[in-house]
Amino acid sequence: MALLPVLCYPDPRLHKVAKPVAKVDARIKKIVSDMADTMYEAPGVGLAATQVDIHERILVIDVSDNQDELMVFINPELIWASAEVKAWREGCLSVPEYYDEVERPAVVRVRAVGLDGKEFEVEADGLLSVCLQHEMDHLQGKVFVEYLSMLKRNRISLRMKKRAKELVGQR
Ligand code: K1U
Ligand code: ZN
Repeated sequence: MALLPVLCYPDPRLHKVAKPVAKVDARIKKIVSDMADTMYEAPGVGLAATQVDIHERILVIDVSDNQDELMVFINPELIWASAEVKAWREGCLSVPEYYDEVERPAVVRVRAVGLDGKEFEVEADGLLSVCLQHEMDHLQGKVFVEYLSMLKRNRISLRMKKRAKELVGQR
């Protein structure tokens, strides 16, 4: 088991745009395995490679009740989004202990490549839809707090910087 350090907002590396994966080889499989370990340990229901400072289009998600249904999305693409929108209280491992409501399309259809190197499509609603959109934003360098007001974002940045200093002080 290998745990990867998760970047915390407002780290500028969270704003890098991830590059497509050319081939699902042993290196990519090791990244996926380490990302899954990191997500389950956190715990979280999703993780984008950007959050662990790997700027390639890779996501892991597990929204199952028992956290035993890992989904891997390589080179995910949004191919359809519903006109209907829904607000959801989101969290992020890169913005610890902060949750806020974001409105997004209620249903999405995503095309991606799996660990077997084969293309697949999934239509998602509920938490899977929210999570897919949240994680695909990470790959574009966007963190969910960017949907919030500038006032909230500034407060969150200060809070995260204070938290990081306190954690260093505890070492
Ligand atoms: O940092 C991330 O991108 C992961 C994030 C995914 C997410 C959750 C909820 C709405 C949108 C996106 C998280 O996993 S935050 C932690 C969390 O929500 C959770 C943790 C354990 C059990 C259930 C939920
Ligand atoms: Zn996140």
